[in-house]
Amino acid sequence: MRIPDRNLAEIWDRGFTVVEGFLDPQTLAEARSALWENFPTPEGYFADPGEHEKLAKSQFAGIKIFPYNSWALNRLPVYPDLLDGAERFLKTTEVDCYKVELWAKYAGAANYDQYHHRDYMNHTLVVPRADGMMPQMTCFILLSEVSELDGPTKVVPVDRTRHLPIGINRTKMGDFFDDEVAVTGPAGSLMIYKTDVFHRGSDFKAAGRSRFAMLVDFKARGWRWQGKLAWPDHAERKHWNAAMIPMTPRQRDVFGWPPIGDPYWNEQTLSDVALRYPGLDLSPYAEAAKAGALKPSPRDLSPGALAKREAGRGRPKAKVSGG
Ligand SMILES: O=C(O)CCC(=O)C(=O)O
Ligand SMILES: [Fe+2]
Repeated sequence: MRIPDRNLAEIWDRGFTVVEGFLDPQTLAEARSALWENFPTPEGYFADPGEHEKLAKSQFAGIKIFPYNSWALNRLPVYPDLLDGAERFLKTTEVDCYKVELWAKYAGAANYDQYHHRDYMNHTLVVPRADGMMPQMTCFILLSEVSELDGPTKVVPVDRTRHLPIGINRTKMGDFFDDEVAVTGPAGSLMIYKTDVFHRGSDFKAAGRSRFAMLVDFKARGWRWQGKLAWPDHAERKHWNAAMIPMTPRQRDVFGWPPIGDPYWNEQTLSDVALRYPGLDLSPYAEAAKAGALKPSPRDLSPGALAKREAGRGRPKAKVSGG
């Protein structure tokens, strides 16, 4: 579902928004069945929690980083309506997906209660701007229904905390409990929030409950102080190629691939990338390279940039001949 404008506006007004029915039913159903190839089903887990000790090591033990063993999960961070929302919120098509996590929680495995915090501490080297410039868009896609009993994220609307400087990143446990809003909703809902918003994970309120979510974070390309994961560091992991192959060039772009028409693509890179990614259709990149289409780098959109880059290409030769 296309994220309505009013939800994007609400992120600015309140610091967060919840879009129910965001994932279409088929995408949601397929993602949910793929979950059970990565985590025990609730029935399986609660039949014998001791069998799954790993998940009890800490409240973060149920986190798995992209990529996954199934397209049904790998396609979620690049779900077209999510990318559309990121472009509209960040006000640019030059968008980076800088973190994807799948997080399973099971009642009793750990205490999932957190104090209120602002997420920017490990999403930027500095702090968010109070004027809203250069925002980051952080998201939870709920893959199971989340009620008050299911450890919902609890968010404090920004008007309650405006008096706290943004440099303060956490509060005492219990502060703002009266102001917090539980992010509840059916499976397939999307929560979007900003990195300056106080929120916290909360513990289950009943036995036998579980919560599954995919966390996907975006930023505008070019603010190098923002980010979290470096995808090349994950590109040797199992399933990476399988995740990239079915994506469109646009979807790969948000993971940092050179886009169609980028000067990166030439005969050599096309042939060697084909060796690295057998089965990946490079023809859109090849056709543009053949047509000589050049796209300016997002970092340099000035009118003279292309001419300069072309001149730069000749430089090594010139140097050799110049001694
Ligand atoms: O899982 C949640 O509901 C929130 C977790 C959270 O805010 C965090 O770990 O930073
Ligand atoms: Fe957080």
